[in-house]
Amino acid sequence: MNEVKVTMKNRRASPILQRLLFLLGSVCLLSVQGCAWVVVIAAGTVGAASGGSGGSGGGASQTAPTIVILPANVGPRLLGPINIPFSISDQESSAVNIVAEFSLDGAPFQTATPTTSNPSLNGLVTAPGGVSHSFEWDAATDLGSALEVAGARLRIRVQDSGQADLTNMDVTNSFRIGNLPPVITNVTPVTDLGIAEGALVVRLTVSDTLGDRAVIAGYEFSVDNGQNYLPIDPAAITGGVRPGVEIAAVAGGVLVDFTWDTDLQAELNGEVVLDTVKIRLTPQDSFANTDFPGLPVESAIGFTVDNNFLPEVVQLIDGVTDMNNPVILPFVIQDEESDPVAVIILWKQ
Ligand SMILES: [Ca+2]
Ligand SMILES: [Ca+2]
Ligand SMILES: [Ca+2]
Repeated sequence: MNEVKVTMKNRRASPILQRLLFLLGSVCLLSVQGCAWVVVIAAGTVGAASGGSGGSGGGASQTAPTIVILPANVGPRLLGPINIPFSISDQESSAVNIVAEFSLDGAPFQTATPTTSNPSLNGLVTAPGGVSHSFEWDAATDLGSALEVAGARLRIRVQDSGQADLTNMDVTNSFRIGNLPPVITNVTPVTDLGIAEGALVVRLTVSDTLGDRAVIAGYEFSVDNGQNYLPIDPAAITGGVRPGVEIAAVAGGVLVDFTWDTDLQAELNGEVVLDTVKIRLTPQDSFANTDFPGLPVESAIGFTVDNNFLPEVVQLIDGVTDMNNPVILPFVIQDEESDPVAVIILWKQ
C-alpha cells in the first residue's frame, strides 16, 4: 500500500486515476495476498499514462526483456528434435515467459511443440547482460507427414512474468528441415537391337525434390532376370556418373549416364560373356553428410550382353595324299572363352 501512495505523489495522478487506485486499494483490503500484484499493475499504468517509456528504467517501471536467437543463421536440420539457443536480457533481471512459434514455407506462425525434455517456457531467469537458454522444438510432431520442408522459421516471443506485452521477439532465418532421398528412374542400357557388346552406355534419370547432390551408391547386374544381383566391378565403370561422381539432381530429374565395360566385367568374373542381363542402381543423397539411400531401381527389361568371340581355325596342315590310306588333316582351333566348338569339314574336287 505504501508503494501506491508514493507513486501517486510523484506522478500527480489525475482524479480519475486517483479513484482507480482507491478502488485497487480497496481490493487489497479484501485480499492481503493480492496486494503486491495490484501494486505492480498500478505502477505500470501510471508510468504509461505519464509518457514514460518501457526502456527508461528507474523507479518502479519495468523495461521489457529482449531476446536474441543464437546463432544468427540456423543451418539445415534433420527431422527430429531441433535445439534453438537464445539469450534473454532484462534490466530488472525479471523472470520471463516465452512463446515459441514456427512457420513453414511462409505460412502463418503457429505454436511450436516443445519436446518432453524441454524446460518450462515460464519463469526463465534473466540478467541485464543476458542469460542463455534454449528451446527444443519437436519438429517431427509439428511437421506431421511432411518429411522435408525447404523453409522453416522459428520465432520466440518474450514477456516479463505477469505482463501481457509479447512484442519483443527474435526470428530465425529460413532453414531447411528433413530430407527425402534421391530417386532414379528410367534405367536404360543403350544397346544395338537389344544386344550389347563391349562398352555399354547406361542412361538414367536422377531427381531430388530439394535439389540435393546425389551419387550412385550401388551398381549391380543380374543374369537370372533380377532374382540375384552381383556388384558391377568399379574398374568396369567409366565416364559420366562413375562411382563417387556427384550428380546435381533437380526435382524434375536430370539425365545422366555411365559406361559399363561388359567385356572387362567378363574378364573379371566371367558372368556376362553371353547372358540376358538386368542392371540395378541405388542412389544416395549427400545432404548434410548423411546417408539417405534411395530405393534401388532396375532396368525395366533384360537385354543381351554378347561378348562371346567366335572360334577360329588358326592352323590347317595339308594332309598327305595317299589313295590307299585315310587322309589326315591336323588343325588348331582357338576360342577366347575356351568354349567347346563343333567342326564342319567340307571338301571339293
Ligand atoms: Ca523487465
Ligand atoms: Ca534430398
Ligand atoms: Ca567363344
